[in-house]
Amino acid sequence: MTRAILSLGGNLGDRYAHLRAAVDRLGAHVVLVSGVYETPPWGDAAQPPYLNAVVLVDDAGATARDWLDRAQACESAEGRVRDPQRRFGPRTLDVDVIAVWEPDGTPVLADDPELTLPHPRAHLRAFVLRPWIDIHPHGELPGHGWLTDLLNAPGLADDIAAMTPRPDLSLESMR
Ligand code: A4P
Ligand code: MG
Repeated sequence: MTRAILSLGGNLGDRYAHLRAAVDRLGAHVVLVSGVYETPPWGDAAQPPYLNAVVLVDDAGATARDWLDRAQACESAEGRVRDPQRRFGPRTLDVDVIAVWEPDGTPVLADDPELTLPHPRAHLRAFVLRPWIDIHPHGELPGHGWLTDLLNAPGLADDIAAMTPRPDLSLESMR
């Protein structure tokens, strides 16, 4: 069995519907869902605000690669179109594999460009760390330390302040 934290984000179309569809598609593998947050775009400011959330998933038979395949299947199902000219550009749904753990709690580490684990930018992103701490107050990002410490880093303060919790857009009721 592996467990994984997947991040969900989108800023095109019916953003809430795309997040709900991802949780629905992941189905019984979803163990915990964070709150939903409205977040300013990161990395490319000329685009609409995002909705972001994270989920904890587990599956007795899944490899780390299976989580990437499932993440990409969720994106495809929501009509995700990749613009190679625009790295951090707008999208209906982005599902990233943030971290994966073996059944004994050992983190899976990988430097393959197809699947880098943990996700190479997760430690810099309030829109990943803030939802994640909702479901794992004592969580740790492998190789980077406690979520509480990462969220207290000076560089993230402005990003956290700019996030808006959206309790009106809960994903919890779907499970
Ligand atoms: N890849 C390697 N490792 C991973 C991993 N751990 N998880 C590869 C997912 N994919 C991984 O991804 C590009 C390649 O990364 C894939 O071939 C995959 O095999 P992609 O999904 O095609 O492209 P992308 O999503 O544009 O790239 P990336 O790097 O995931 O983008 P980011 O870094 O996630 O940026 N602002 C806010 N507020 N909220 C957001 O959610 N998202 C982005 C996307 C930009 N700004 C944002 C948000
Ligand atoms: Mg992605």
